[in-house]
Amino acid sequence: ETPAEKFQRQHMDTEHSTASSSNYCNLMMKARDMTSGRCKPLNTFIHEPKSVVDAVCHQENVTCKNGRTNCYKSNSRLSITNCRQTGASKYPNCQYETSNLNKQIIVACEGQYVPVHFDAYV
Ligand code: 139
Repeated sequence: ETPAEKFQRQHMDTEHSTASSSNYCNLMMKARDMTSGRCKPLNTFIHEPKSVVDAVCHQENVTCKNGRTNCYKSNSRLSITNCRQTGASKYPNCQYETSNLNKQIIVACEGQYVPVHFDAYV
């Protein structure tokens, strides 16, 4: 799995325009293999075509949380779902709170200028 493929697995859900139920994150975090070994504490899914998300790598250049300069902010708000592990969640029964949002996203891009890391939403 390349870094770009890993981003697709962990962050892209083009099939749905929004999270359909409060169980979305519980199901999707498991289906996309983010609950084996540990529960990934925080993960955002993007409900937009791949072309729209790839294009963010050519939008506003911003500094990443880690100080690197390869982050890009989307010009427009995108449909996203944020998954946050609940306080009661205990591995291997990873439990998540599902939040549908329309926010600008910030992603890190590398290689052929494709997204490899989800930095934040604003
Ligand atoms: P991660 O392992 O952080 O990155 P996720 O994004 O899925 O995986 N890379 C960079 N990493 C950080 N900053 C940069 N400027 C980078 N440029 C390249 C995947 C790959 O990207 C590379 C890394 O070297 C690595 O190989 O913050 C921790 C996790 O939480 C997620 C995102 C991140 O995991 N998160 C955080 C969300 O999904 N949503 C949020 O709102 C906040």
